[in-house]
Amino acid sequence: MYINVGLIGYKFMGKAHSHAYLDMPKFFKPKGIPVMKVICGRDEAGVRETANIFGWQEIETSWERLVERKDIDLIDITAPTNVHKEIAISAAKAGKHILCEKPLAMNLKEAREMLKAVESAGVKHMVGFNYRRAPAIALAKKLIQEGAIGKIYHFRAVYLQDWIVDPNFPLVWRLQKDIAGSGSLGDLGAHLIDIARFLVGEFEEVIGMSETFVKERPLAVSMTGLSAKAGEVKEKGEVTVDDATLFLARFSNGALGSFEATRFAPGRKNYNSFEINGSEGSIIFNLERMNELMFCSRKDPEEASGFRTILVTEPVHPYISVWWPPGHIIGYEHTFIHEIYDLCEAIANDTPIEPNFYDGVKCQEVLEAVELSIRERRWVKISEL
Ligand code: SOE
Repeated sequence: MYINVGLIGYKFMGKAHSHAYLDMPKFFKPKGIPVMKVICGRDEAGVRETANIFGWQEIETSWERLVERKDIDLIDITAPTNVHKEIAISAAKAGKHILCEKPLAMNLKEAREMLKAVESAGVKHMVGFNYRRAPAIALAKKLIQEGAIGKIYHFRAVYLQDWIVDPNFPLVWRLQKDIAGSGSLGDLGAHLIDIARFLVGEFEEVIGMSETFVKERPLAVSMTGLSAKAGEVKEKGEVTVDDATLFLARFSNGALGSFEATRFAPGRKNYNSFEINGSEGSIIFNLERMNELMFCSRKDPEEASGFRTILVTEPVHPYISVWWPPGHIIGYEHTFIHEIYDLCEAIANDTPIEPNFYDGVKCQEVLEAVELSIRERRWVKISEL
């Protein structure tokens, strides 16, 4: 079955998704074969450039036109957060399946509206929490499900970056609340929350703290990926999001969690790392060494006990059998390839897919609870929202 894709956004995430559509069918043997039909963005020259590099058949400069096209089956939203809701609801009404980048929405209210729209349209929906599809994290899930670390006591997670530590780094959209929704919390913390829900379970209550260390920045003139240029005139604008957010959590199953998301950790580039401690053992993951999973089992003989490092590149490891011989490691871009493979299979086989908009809403509940706890300086129960 062919799945005609309309991708909205052509920059960092637009390229990551384009690359995934291009590569996926070359390695996996999917029942759902994505066709790179249309890529869409406001800047015609920019869209055309990405279209030419990755081989998209056509371009559009209006997402409204794109979602109405009869020849599109799947709308993929990689545009900034402030447009997710409008596009997703229109796409659902037009009967399209939807993949939407994270965080799902600007706030919980929007996220719930989006979930309602996709559920009443009966389309497939997925949120781009790509790290679930890092083989080491998928292996961690399997080990936990098999009871390898027993009852979980602790989830200890950090997501550390340093790309805005320079106070002269310009005021890009990720630093503006009306476009991004929030800062390090929604951009980085959202990944940790999703991983925690995936591996540990639902959140019960949270309490957080956050800070905006640099309150004004030069206005940006251009941005690609996570680098940007300030204008010649050193006009400044206000940073309206959090630079760093930390929070504590209690899970419904009794486990305790600690979370730290910051863009102010010099030397840490994309340090998405967690440790889970359970009654029978522990697991450690660090995205900067994403082909490895550290595992310690209390069942090991005492004299040989301790952490072992599993190189997650054997054919038995999740997603790996289609890739290279053991030890020939894979990278960040493969998480998107795996995500798109699973989504296309779910569409072709008409089977459920996760993380979906329900997971997006559950994540958004935690984001909102953390923000409320910061504003009111108290523990907030998820059931309050
Ligand atoms: C920027 O902070 C960013 O690209 C996030 O937006 C992604 O979701 C994360 O995976 C890596 O960092």
